Amino acid sequence: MVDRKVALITGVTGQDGAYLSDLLLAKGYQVHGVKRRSSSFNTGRIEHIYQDPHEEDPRFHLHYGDLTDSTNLIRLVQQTQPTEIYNLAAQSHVAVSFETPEYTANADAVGTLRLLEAIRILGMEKTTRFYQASTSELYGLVQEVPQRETTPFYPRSPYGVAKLYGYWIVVNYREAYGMHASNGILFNHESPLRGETFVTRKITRAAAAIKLGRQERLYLGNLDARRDWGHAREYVRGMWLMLQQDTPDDYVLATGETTPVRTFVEWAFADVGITLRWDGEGVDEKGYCSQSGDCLVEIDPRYFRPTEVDLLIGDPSKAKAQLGWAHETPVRDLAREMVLADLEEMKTAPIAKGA
Ligand code: NDP
Ligand code: GDR
Repeated sequence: MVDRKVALITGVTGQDGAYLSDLLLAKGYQVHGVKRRSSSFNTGRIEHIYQDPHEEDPRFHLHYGDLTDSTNLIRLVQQTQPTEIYNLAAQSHVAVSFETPEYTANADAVGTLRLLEAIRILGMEKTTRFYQASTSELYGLVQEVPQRETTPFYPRSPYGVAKLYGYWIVVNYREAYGMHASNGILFNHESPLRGETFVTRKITRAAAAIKLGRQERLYLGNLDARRDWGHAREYVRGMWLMLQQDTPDDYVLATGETTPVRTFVEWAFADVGITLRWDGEGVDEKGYCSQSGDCLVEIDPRYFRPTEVDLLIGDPSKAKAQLGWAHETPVRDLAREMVLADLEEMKTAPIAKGA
């Protein structure tokens, strides 16, 4: 490895960007984050590490940028001369990708190509390592369980298809130009920093808000989907480990356990002291009520996806053997951590409408 430790992180304002910045700063890196222009503040997750550029020798730097803007990306790579690039930026919401398929392809698929091309145009193929945020959504329609690096892909959304291009262009640039470029095929990872419209956080926020009397009901879609949920803080360490290897490769990061969405709902409400009773089993799907008869969770078909990914369960044995990586937090503890954080936040925060 070279001595300089300079990271460029796209998607720095997202869940993983925030945890990865924490990790790399603790390891002594100079961290350059790319944030999008927004009409309101979008840096809430990285406020604790923000450094005023007027400070002496800041190690955390923010730059405006966008994965849909090639010239911007070339200039940022040239200016910052990163030894490692982590491409975490994406339109990352699967359901939204059905509404904005073209934009999703532009940012998630072509955006990945733009960054790789920036490295190539600047002649940095041998000096800059590249991490691509690939995803278990590549597996989509179940071909094999548990899913591992050799499992065939069958994406089920415009997001999954865009990420499929991202995955293969990384493999191609690695083989064609000898770049140190790796795909992390990460299964779902969550945390108190998780975006509010992903299902775990939507559930934990609603459980907290309902407990505090600030929301009446939670509307959800498919409760039977199963996901392999781990803790985001542990997964960003796996990203870093991939770039510390002598040779680039592709790795699954997962827990190896799968949980139905409905179980996560029951856990979250139990953690705020509400026992839910399923109402309508075998008749028509209605939802969950409390012991006192208040209907708190209702199925709303608007949250069903045109094509769904029913079952994800990953096999992380390659990452364990080659990177020494393993998840630590059990999903039950993860759910509780998220609920408790939301209860705390909900006491003071205004409730944002819309999910
Ligand atoms: P988030 O949605 O929390 O963060 C996405 C980030 O990308 C945000 O910083 C967002 O900016 C930024 N972004 C979106 N579009 C663009 C664009 N066109 N140009 C520049 N930046 C953009 O995602 P996560 O942190 O959860 O995930 C990180 C990456 O990992 C994503 O690529 C995601 O697809 C992938 N992934 C995530 C998994 C998970 O379970 N979390 C699992 C597998 C893969 P803004 O804050 O302004 O919206
Ligand atoms: P996912 O995460 O699609 O797996 O993508 P999400 O939390 O959005 O959905 C998980 C499952 O829950 C079901 N579901 C709902 N989902 C949402 N968002 N809202 C609801 O109301 C709801 N009701 C039920 C979904 O149908 C689905 O089956 C996440 C993202 O982080 C991707 O970027 C990443 O690549 C994958 O994880 C791995």
